[in-house]
Amino acid sequence: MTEDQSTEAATYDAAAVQEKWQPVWEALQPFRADDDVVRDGTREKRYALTMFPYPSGDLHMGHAEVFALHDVIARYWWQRGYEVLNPMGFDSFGLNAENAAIRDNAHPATFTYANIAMSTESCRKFGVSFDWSRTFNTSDPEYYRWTQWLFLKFRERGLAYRKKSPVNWCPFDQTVLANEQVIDGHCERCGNEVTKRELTQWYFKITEYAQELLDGLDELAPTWPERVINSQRNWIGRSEGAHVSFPVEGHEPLAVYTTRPDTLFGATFMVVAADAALAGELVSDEQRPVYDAYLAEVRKASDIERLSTDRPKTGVFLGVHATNPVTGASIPVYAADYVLADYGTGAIMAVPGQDQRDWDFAKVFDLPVIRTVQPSPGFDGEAFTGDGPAVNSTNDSLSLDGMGVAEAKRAMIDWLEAQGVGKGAVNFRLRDWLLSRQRYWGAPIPIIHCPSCGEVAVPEDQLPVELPELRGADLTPKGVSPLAAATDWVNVDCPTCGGPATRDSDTMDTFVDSSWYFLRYCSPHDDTQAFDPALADLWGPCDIYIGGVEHAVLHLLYARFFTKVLRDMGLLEFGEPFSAQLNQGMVINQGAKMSKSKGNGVRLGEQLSAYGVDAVRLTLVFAGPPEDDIDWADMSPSGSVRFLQRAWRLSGDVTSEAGADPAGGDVALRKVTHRTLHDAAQLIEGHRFNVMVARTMELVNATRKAIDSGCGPADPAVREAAEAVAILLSLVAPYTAEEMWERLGHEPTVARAGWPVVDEALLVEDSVTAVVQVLGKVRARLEVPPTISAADLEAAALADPGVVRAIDGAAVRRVIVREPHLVNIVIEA
Ligand code: ANZ
Ligand code: ZN
Repeated sequence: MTEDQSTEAATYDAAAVQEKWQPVWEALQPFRADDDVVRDGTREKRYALTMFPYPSGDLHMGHAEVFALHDVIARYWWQRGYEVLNPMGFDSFGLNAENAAIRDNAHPATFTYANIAMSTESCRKFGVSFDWSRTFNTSDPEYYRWTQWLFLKFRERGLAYRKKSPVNWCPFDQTVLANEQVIDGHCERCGNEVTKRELTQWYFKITEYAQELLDGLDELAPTWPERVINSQRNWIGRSEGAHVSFPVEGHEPLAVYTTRPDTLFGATFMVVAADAALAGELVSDEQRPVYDAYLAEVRKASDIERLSTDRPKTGVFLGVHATNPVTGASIPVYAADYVLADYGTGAIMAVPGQDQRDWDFAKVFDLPVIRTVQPSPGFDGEAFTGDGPAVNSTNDSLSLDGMGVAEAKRAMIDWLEAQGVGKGAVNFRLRDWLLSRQRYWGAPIPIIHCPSCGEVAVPEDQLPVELPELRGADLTPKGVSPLAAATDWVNVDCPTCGGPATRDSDTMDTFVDSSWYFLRYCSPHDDTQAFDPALADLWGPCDIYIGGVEHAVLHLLYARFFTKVLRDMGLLEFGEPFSAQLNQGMVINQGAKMSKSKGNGVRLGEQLSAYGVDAVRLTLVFAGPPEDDIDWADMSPSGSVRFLQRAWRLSGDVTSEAGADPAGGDVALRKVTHRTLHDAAQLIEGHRFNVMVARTMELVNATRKAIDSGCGPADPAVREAAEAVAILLSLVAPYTAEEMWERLGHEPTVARAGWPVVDEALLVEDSVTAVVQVLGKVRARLEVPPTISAADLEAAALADPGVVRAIDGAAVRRVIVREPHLVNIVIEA
């Protein structure tokens, strides 16, 4: 084995090396982002952001993975000469911390800040190039003061408002949830089934930005993961159709939103959401008791259940009729739960011939079906949702018959508009963001309710509205915020009239905190404003954002919304916060997600003690493409340890002086070094970090071979190669790299050594000789690159003057190419 022939078969102690360099780095602060050098143009900026964690415990393998991957990019940018902003903080408010604290019988603040201290220490040990001078926690009053300020600014713009409506309610957490936090009818946090409650809550008017949030995705599509783009598109859910109004005797006309105005001739009944106020207004006196009983049932079901197509249809007749505006027919109006109160107008025209849910309802209630699209031949289903010629769609002034769906839609919209009974319309599935929570551990909503003045904003100079400590209070969820019971805190004088008033006792959803933290990092200690607009524009938008795909909709959509509002407030010049994004896979164990109950958890701390920080980091980066899951059971951290030792040994074997000119050195090794550096840069930019590591391993092997059986350890090309290894490893295994750098005779830190200049001349590959034959006779010899393609070699052969002469205008029948060595041309004899 080559390793045994090494002049120095020693190994190093990872723990000792970590101990040695941590204080040196603390003193050097190599990763402090300097505003000035960016402002004065000395360096170009890069903003590398990783999703800040919830401090619900110490760091785990998942954090280790995302930090290791993230750090490759951040450290690479530093080496390439950029000034890099790479901050870290904690998303420290919220249900996670609060529920954990309740379980542990601790105050959320005690629990949270202890975890923050522990996680910060782990991050430092893990050697991530974070700029700790910029850290903050969203539960710090210095931070949430500005979260509250932003809330008030949004409110001033009409983008934060309060309304009463049926909301998602988690019976376990005893709090409301945003639509985004309900996954398949269950609470995103605790997994319990979500129900509905009629409550007055605070909302952000994100719907006002629906179109813009959708349009922005086109710009992001090339640099964001496809699945994130798709989830956001679906969530925003834009559709095109029409609003149609149906006259109802004794009432206002009933308006519906439909994506299929072409099917209006087949609308044989109407359905109003049972829980919409409208249903209660329309219902006749005779039908009211039946309706009330039905409504009580509906309130228990979740949206998901209500919309599912395979659920038996239920509903009640409301005792009124509407008039179909194209047919003049009198059609019955029902209330049912498959129509949602807060979508479109909360009422639909039902077309059983073309819509399966309407079909199912029609069958249960024995209602007529009129097909308005001719089903394809052989169709034997029920509702036909495909394209086809319109049928049964003619009245005195309009005929759609024979038209395809798209054409018929346009014709119908034109007719509706001409008659004044409808209008083309766009609709979004996106709802306003419900932001108030009935829980303790969050930023209090800075509003005071006064019996005479109504809702009053807390004056800006009184921010933050600090959370009262409530030591010893029972914080278990009860449906009302624990703050409501804190009378000393709740009862205040109205800022407007001075009369007795009460504070709003709800707190804000944690997603409000995380919607702007990336801006705060640009001026984290500014106590005069949320962020300094000039500095936010200097560093923003983030050039890369790394984090879990579980945030594909919620956090990323909210942060985009905030950015757009802040831009419209004149506080930002950009409208998209994250220019590029990378979602890492999960670290699993033995084929399954790690969990306590399965007993397959892997403790980060134990792995770090057993193998050292660098080997764990290297293993995580080398495991595969960053988007893929990593099964820790299949990994070999001890293999990583061996590789790092091999790399480190190179640095002890080099015998040339530091600064030795590699120009006259061994060309073969120099070519490997320069090719590796050149390719590594491209691989990192393409997020193929694992391949970059593989190439570094090859460079280590080539260097070892040169030392043991090639040019020998004194050749300056060996030093050049070993230094390149140290710089490449500085992105992945910073301790080993620093140790190598020192043994190679340099001052710390290798992290800021700079990317070596790649010599283009050394990238030129050696050429090989290709023989060109015409009818079996050698007519030319070409010097070509070994990697030449068949097409290029054929073209070069046919262009050679000797070959042209030999062909002499004859027809070429066949060209056989065996790149890079041979071309055989067969011509008409
Ligand atoms: C008549 C029709 C005929 C419809 C047909 C569809 C097919 P998207 O694409 O999701 O926007 N709809 C409207 N409001 C609704 C509500 N509050 N609850 C449940 N369903 C509602 O869907 C729009 C379509 O969903 C609308 O077009 C309406 O049914 C239904 F062959 O109108 B359609
Ligand atoms: Zn007042």
